Amino acid sequence: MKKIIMMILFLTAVPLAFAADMAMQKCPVTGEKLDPKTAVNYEYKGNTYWFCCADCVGQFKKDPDKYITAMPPLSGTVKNGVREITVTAKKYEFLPDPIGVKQGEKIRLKITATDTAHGFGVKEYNINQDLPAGKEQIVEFTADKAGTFTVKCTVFCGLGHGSMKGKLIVMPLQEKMSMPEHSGMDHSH
Ligand SMILES: [Cu+2]
Repeated sequence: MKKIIMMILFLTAVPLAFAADMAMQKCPVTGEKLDPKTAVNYEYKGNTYWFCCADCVGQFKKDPDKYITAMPPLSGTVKNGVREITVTAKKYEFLPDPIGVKQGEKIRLKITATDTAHGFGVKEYNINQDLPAGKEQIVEFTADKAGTFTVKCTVFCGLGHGSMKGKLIVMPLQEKMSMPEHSGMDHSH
């Protein structure tokens, strides 16, 4: 029995890349700070959500949108000061949905249309990227405007084109001063 528990703990161990983001996140259900040793994760619409326990995952599944709105996820992983997010476009959705980032972050989206040609448009960020089928496109920007923005398909792709939408959520910088290193912004010259 102990062995099984140990194995479960091992399997759900937090990948290092997520640790930095997690330290700033709270369980979307209880609002508690996450303990990397006991946190569990759940994949939903291309995002990984972290919870303090399995019971909270069950709660989340009952009404994901409620919890996502209250506490948006952070998508992808931060590498060398850039949040890199792999995005998929297909009839008729974008994944992950929402694309969650923090205000001020440098963002690199690696977007692939997996079925037919689509487009990736976010008006407020002047992004309008054509996505030929099967070819990864890179979109880079700094998430300087906080808010919830609509991601729209900008290339006619079929009957559901008009409703092919997703969300980009840029979380405002917290007022608290406990933000860890801004190592991505190098003003040392
Ligand atoms: Cu479309």
